[in-house]
Amino acid sequence: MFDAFTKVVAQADARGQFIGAGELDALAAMVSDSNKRLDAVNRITSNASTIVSAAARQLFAQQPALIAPGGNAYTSRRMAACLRDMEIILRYVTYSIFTGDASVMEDRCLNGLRETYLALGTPGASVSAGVNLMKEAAISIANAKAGITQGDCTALMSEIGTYFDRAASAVA
Ligand code: PEB
Repeated sequence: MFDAFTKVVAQADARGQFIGAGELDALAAMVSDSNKRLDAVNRITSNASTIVSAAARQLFAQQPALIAPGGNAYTSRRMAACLRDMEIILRYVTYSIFTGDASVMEDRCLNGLRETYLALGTPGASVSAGVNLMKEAAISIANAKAGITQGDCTALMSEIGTYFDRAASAVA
């Protein structure tokens, strides 16, 4: 499990080199912008159930077969498992945003998840669509201009997007 700093160390060590100027600059920029990162994590974390339920509602509106008899989210047990899975994935995305690195999500959540869904008969493409809907909901909450110090969050929002994209493509 890496963060943005230990990832740079591991890569430099693999080459037997000191940490380069470009890497130092990138990490320095990350540190100087870290309030934005923590605010984004805080906003997504404190709105997690809103994000999950909004995404799930849209997913079931777009793919009603999931909640029809015989569907993969039919019965309250499967519905609960589905909402729980979306929450787990969102939680790992917030860890990735926090550390600036997707490895914790890769190792502890996405590794083997496609095979798990295959074995369960859960449609990975639908989970992937759900993750993409969470991405939209989470970014619109994290990037909202009201009630926060104004600044340019373009780079952070696109970084956040990459973590959702990674989760979505891992199960698609
Ligand atoms: C992954 N999901 C399910 C199971 C596991 C996971 C291991 C089987 C055990 C169980 O039912 O609890 N667990 C989950 C995860 C981690 C983990 C991400 C990461 C660390 O440990 N059904 C749908 C939607 C989708 C869905 C497409 C978006 O129709 C999910 C939600 N996951 C779903 C469902 C089940 C499940 C299990 C319905 C139950 C499947 C079944 O028992 O038939």
